[in-house]
Amino acid sequence: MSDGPAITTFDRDVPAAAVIAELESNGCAIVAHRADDVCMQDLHAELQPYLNEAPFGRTEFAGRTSRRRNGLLAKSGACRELAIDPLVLAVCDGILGPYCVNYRLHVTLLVELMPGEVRQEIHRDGGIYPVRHPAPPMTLAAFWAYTDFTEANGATLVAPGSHRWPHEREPEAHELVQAVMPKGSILLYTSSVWHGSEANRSGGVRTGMGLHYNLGWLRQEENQVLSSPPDVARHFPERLQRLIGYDLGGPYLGFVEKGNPIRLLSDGDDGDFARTEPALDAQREAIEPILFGNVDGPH
Ligand SMILES: O=C(O)CCC(=O)C(=O)O
Repeated sequence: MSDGPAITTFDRDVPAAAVIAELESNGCAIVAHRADDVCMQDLHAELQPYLNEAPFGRTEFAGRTSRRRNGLLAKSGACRELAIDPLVLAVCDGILGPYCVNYRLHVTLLVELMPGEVRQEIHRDGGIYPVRHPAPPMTLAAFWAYTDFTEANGATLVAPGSHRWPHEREPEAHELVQAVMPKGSILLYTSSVWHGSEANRSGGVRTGMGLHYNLGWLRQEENQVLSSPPDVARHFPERLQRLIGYDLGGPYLGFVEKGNPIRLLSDGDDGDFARTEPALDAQREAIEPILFGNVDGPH
């Protein structure tokens, strides 16, 4: 048996604690067959028409023969259900929960790789924030296999364990492993983990759906409340409304004049003008202050 880097695959009913432990030690994990066939059929029926009319990418990073869509919550009820998948949220509780009062839905994206697409630049999702790695988890990616992910069709490349690597260390070829998994599975990884899509050398398409989460005191990658404005978000489950930003992110974080933004989604609510709540204050107090790596500044 090889003792090289590997991604552990769990089955759909794995306890969240096992996935959390794996993410802490290896930075990544797969949960196989998490979404059932009916859910995946609904997802395809709702989202594929949007993907079909998307333009090809215009940058090396987005892929010249890849198509992408964002703003998925407003487009698909099945996607809304997967965004609040109880196992994924329990994993967020364990991975992001220690570092924030509330985590947020960070970005929703479909990435469809056409035959012939080349390997994407290998990157760390945490690179969008000016923070030295290794850093505490700032994001948790839940990358759902919208189609099967195979070695040939471009299954995501991941460097297991790279969440602990120094800032400057980049993966060598033998440190990258493909996330081969059947449709409906989830690849989970944290913000310091090096990854990227592999080339699509097959004759078919490979599509992944990212529903990623971030610490509630960081800016979300996708502007969720403009993507799902009040008239749209009003019809979402309350957990999802709060997760995308219709909630305080902690004491004083993200209020509207009349108080908690969740009030914007109820009719005739005059608001309490509160900027925090005792429970949020207590949660905030319980968080161990986070040390950013570069305490002496950049020079
Ligand atoms: O498509 C993939 O396998 C990964 C995509 C990705 O990491 C990205 O676009 O940021």
